Amino acid sequence: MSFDSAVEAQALFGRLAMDFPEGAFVSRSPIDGAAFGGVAPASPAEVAAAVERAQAAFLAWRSVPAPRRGELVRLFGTVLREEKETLARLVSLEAGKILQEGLGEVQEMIDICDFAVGLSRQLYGLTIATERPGHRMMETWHPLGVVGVISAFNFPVAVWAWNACLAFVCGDAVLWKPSEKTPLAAAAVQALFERAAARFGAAPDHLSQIVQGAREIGEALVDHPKVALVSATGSTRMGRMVAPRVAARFGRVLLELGGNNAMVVAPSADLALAERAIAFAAVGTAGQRCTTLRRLFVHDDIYEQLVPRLKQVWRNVPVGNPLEQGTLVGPLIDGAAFAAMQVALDEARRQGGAVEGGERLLEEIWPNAFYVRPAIVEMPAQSAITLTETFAPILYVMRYATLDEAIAAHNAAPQGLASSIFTNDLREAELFLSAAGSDCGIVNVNIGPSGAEIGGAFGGEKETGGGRESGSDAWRNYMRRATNTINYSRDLPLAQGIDFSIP
Ligand code: UN1
Repeated sequence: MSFDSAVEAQALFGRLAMDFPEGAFVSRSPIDGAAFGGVAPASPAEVAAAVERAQAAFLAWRSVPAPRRGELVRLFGTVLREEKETLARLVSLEAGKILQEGLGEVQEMIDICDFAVGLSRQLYGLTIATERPGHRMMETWHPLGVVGVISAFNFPVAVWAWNACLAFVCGDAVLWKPSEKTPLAAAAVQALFERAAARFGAAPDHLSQIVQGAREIGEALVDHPKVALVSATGSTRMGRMVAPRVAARFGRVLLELGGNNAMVVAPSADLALAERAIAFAAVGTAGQRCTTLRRLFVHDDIYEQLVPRLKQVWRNVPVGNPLEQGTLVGPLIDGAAFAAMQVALDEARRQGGAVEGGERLLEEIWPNAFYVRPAIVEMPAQSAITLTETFAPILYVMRYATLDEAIAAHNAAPQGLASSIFTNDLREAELFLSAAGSDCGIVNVNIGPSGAEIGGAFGGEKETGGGRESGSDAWRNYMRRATNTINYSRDLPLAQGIDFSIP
């Protein structure tokens, strides 16, 4: 198995007509752990300058009609279609996800482009009945300003696109701080966007910019008073830092933070379907999705049928180079992720769990990369470790006897992102979907919790942060609402019937 990330990278950069000199800020491929390129990091002063440039771009862009703004996003979607495979390979190289999922991630960008193009003709407000004669009351939605996007390594390009494509049609400028673990995929996206902007011909300069760097760069973005909205995807710890700082200056936040997603498998479930859904949701992306399935509640009556089948899948799932066909589980992002996984498994053992898998693989071939056998852990009960999000492929399996008990255990997690139930019993499905059911932002029946499509609003409750990105009416995050009352009468009736006659 010979593989050299630098060689692969050079081929991709050539295809994208990009040049990445070795910079101070080096990117490593989790595939072999080797450095394969670098970018120059920004300084906090450069962030401030970039915000000023973005603000100038916004002032020009906000007056371009929205359907025309949609044309730029349409062209960007075309460029993404042209470069889908190249960008997908770069995502796999830098984030370690399998090529199928890299392609899926770029497809998610294309899908949100299409969605945003349609949306560019649908940015409408309400007309509301007014109590005053000869008046009209309505809502107008206006562009918001500079949108700061902070994104995580695991979806290094799609999450930016969910935000940016909506922001562009809404008339905003975007400043992106990508994860310091995936700077090159971000740089590639910026280059592709610039290609689309050149075809469009009339986009203001600096409509889309990147500031690369670590925490202090994110902080400079978060604290800048001209960043109207900070959309941050990542850990709950990061969100706890971002939210109060943006609130202190009365800025807006859109948070998409941690998840500790669960599935309930009921006695009537189609177990063959459930088995496939559980595998994709728990071991896909090497357990590094915010929507990854981490807790599985299996009814007593089917536990002995389902769990041995899952263990069999876990033992056999192909782990290896994510660019090779047939691999289903790529590497963890880095050694710290591996260490965190081992700490969690030790803790699970101490809390009575029976652990299978979790060991390091392929170390002799790639000593600087971190491949693992996904872990499946039978727990006697839901305990502290199962209620902690560990960003690695660990599935905690627990038994339940009644659906009420399963729902209570399901909702006991501090986060509230994605959830699902497998059942063919209509009453159970509807209860899970009801106000007394799952408390998550995404609630599914007979599909797993991960792999949402872009048309729905994406996000969750509690420590997940409450934000909704992507489809449905998430566009409203990127605009400001004005309520307009227009008097076309020859009188001045006051609301609430107030008499204010000047003598
Ligand atoms: C994330 O992990 O941050 O629903 C996003 C999904 C993907 C997005 C995941 N469409 O799993």
